[in-house]
Amino acid sequence: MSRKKLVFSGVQPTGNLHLGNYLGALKNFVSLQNEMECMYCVVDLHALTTFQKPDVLRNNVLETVASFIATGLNPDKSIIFNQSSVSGHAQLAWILNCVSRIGWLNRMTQFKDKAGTDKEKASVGLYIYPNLMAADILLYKATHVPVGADQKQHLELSRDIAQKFNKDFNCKDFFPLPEPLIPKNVARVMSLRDGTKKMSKSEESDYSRINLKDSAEEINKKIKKAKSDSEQIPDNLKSLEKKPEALNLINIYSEISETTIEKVLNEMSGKEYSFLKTKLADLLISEITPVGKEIKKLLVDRSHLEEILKKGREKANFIAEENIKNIREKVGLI
Ligand code: AQP
Repeated sequence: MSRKKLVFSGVQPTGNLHLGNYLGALKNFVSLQNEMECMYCVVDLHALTTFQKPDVLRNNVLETVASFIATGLNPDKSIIFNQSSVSGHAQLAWILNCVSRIGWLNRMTQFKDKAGTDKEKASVGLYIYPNLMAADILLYKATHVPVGADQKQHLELSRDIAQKFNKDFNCKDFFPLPEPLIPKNVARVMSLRDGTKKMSKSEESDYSRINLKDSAEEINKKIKKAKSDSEQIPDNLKSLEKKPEALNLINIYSEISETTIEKVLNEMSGKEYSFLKTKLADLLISEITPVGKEIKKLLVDRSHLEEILKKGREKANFIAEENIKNIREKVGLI
């Protein structure tokens, strides 16, 4: 069955967005808005799965909207809104909680990572988070979901839930099976301090990430201090297999400079990593600092950001209400 393409993706308002969010998700969001109808959501209900101070959360919601706009999203082209303002997300999440299986959730690696060793103390919300993510996507019958590689497993779960719903309620093709759109080279931008961990907002050390609001000096310092390798840059990718920090820097450079990895290795082989770091810091400064400045500028006018969310909510709610009506009918709610 052919259906209209619709992009949906979300970002948690849990603080400073970083280079991983930018390369793994936001850049993709911007290019897609010129190709398909797009909905980008500040997923504030997801943020609640770990404790957030209310004032900080309120600020972070607006800062996430500012980051969307500063990276190039256009609210006249894309629907930009916050998840909790459309009640259909929570309503469909409950219905999908009853479709999804405990065994499926038990396999989610992100829960294991985030809950840590004391799972008994993690919130129930953190455990069922992937069901809410399925609801976010299926509420709009979205067909394409741009995400970083860390979200691939959750997206596969969304497909399983959609399939089971369609089968349980005998409505073939009612929910589309959403396709992940994952960038190739930078599917997972890694920490600058430990190349086996993804770059993340919640990592304690600020030196592990480049924040979109970092100054030129901060970017310079962080790249200089980033772990690399004491040997010279090799001429082939295979030699980087056991050097995750060096590979991460080369991947980031390749993406930011829009040059293939082969070409980067060709040009830089035999040189010290300090050579790569200087060039990388320059490129990051010219791409990231204007975004950071724009975020700060946009945050001065909070009512403008609130207005963007209000308009987005109206559009999103219009689609959600129609779909929720049909979903309720399918499951027998009156
Ligand atoms: N390191 C990363 N590399 C590539 N993509 C990434 N994304 C996040 N980190 C990387 C992608 O950014 C989008 C928004 O992510 P999110 O903020 O909603 O949640 P997250 O994945 O949990 O991000 P963090 O930084 O790791 O937050 P915390 O520390 O709060 O858990 C998603 O598409 C994600 O794939």
